Amino acid sequence: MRLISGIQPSGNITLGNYLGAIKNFVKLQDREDITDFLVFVADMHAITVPQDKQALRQNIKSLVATYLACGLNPEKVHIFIQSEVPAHAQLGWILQCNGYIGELERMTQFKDKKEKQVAGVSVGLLTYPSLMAGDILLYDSDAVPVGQDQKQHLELTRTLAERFNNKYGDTFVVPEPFIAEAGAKVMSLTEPTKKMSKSDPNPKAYIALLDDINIVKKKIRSAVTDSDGKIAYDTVNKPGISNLLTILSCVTNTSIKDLVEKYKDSNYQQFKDDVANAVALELEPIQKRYNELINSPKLDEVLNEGRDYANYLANKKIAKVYNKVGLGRKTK
Ligand code: AQP
Repeated sequence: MRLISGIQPSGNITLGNYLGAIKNFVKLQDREDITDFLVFVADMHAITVPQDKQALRQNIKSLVATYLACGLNPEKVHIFIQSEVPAHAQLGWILQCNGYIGELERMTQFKDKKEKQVAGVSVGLLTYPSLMAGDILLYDSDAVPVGQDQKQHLELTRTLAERFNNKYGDTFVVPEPFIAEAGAKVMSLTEPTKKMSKSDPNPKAYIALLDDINIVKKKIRSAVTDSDGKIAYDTVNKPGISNLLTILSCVTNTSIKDLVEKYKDSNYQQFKDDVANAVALELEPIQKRYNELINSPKLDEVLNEGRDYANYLANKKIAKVYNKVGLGRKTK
């Protein structure tokens, strides 16, 4: 089974990205039924909203070091930068020509992000899911490990693959989403009905994996909760406490049910202290490894291997797609 997934270098990688995606990748890389695993830095997706050039370059490099620091093993996973494999853009365009504006306009993420754009909404923000479909279909991926927020885009990928296969003959594997139950959706610390996002303008809303440990603890201790005083899992009436339970459950590998039982007589302050300490324990070794890696030649070594492998697979596929569509001259 082949898997692919990516993260945008659109800011500081958050605890949401880690628990919803990266931690899951690290577990999956050891599964025997996974024969091929590709993880990329989605830099072309990042420019669907304005990015500062220097910050983007830094975020790309930082994301690669983060992948490795969190435990991705380059012996088991091919890590590459999306823009270094031109076939992503090529297939993304072909899929745009086979998608409908209406189906793209219905995407929740587009609707949310469009509201936040003060300097105009780019066409890329609308067509982002076609590029994402290209990222996946290019590699005949059987499954895509993502957080809950990406499920809708994955469904569109399946629609586009099926539409293309019906029109041009069997070409793409129709992929399955692969959503880890725990950590599938980590919410904002300041508005717990909204998901935690790295592009949130309020840094108190998210925990960045590289935040100073004292700041991490402080953010958790001041997370918005409620005045009911009871530790219970109820995402509708107690979204703040439920979010902290999710986080604690993921970092301690303990079920929410067991945590609710453990904290039934605790107050919010004791509970928050424990969440803060548990998250700190998880992040400290990651930060240590990150600092060792960020300026090491290892990053380029890993990226060169990943780029070459991804181009090898992607170029074979795009040639096949061009032939099916009738683009250019026929190749063998
Ligand atoms: N809050 C979250 N909880 C669980 N999983 C999450 N993911 C993102 N936020 C959460 C998962 O992280 C992966 C990478 O996401 P992305 O960077 O490609 O795009 P995104 O989903 O739009 O992530 P952000 O942090 O919200 O970025 P911005 O602010 O730039 O839009 C995906 O697997 C996603 O599910």
